[in-house]
Amino acid sequence: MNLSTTIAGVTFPTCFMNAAGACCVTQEELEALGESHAGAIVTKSMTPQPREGNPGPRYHSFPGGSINSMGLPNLGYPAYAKLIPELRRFGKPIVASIAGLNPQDFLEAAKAIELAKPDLVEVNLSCPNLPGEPQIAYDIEASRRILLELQECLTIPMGVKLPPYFDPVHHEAMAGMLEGVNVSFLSLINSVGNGLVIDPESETVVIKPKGGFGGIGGTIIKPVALANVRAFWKLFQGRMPIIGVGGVVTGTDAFEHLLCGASAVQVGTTLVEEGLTAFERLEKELSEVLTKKGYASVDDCRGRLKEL
Ligand code: RRO
Repeated sequence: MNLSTTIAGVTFPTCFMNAAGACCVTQEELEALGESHAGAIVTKSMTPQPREGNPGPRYHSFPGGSINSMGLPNLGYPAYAKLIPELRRFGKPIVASIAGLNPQDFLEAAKAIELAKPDLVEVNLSCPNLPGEPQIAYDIEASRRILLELQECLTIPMGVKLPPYFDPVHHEAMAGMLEGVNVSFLSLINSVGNGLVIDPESETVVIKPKGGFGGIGGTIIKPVALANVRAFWKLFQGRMPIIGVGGVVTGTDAFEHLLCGASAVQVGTTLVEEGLTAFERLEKELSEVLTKKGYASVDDCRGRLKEL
């Protein structure tokens, strides 16, 4: 089965890759992704300075998903800029995720990472876990300003990682803004921000930062992820490549993202819980689903969701 896919002119050997944040902070983790069946190596979102992140416990899984408030732990962009050329030896696309606490951080990271020549840059406008910092992509004008500045200093295709939106008015507002900037793909969605998971037995929250509030991932966010993939696919009439993220546990989950219009999928909670062998399993399961359904490739089924 042909599971390869092309996004912004970059061909991925398979449509599965890690979600930024999942198993991709350290050199060892990035190399392990290189050696795995992942179709790409996506870095942790990087900032100018190395960051320890929030105090722990800061990740917790539960039946149906996970909650995290990692707080952007990363090695800092100089370390990733040095690592990226070394990761080339794995022969798969490299996606550099950039983030920041202010617009200047994004620009600085973009300029430095451009020189390391990743294949794509994913601009994370949706981290929900920085105490006191709003998710940028819930502010259309702030997002526009950052993307307009970034497009001036990047020659590598740039995509945007968005948070979930829950109303068509917000999908339309974001899509309308994106029409006016040079964005080559969308990654949809980041974790559902500021959820709360509690332990009724001990009567406590399960993670420490922000009083227990954190980003929700995994199976329980799949309907929200699919809705966002579908909404943006339709708003761009299938012309904007989308990487679907959220609730990919099985090959069928990936198939659902493809039907909604995704060209590839990222795996977060499942990767953290199951480890790197998840990629091989997902490949096998998606191949079986596509074969059973009579599709010849990822391209063949993309966006083909039927409406009633
Ligand atoms: O590091 C995090 O806490 C984090 C980030 Br940057 C993000 O974009 N999404 C998420 O769920 N956690």
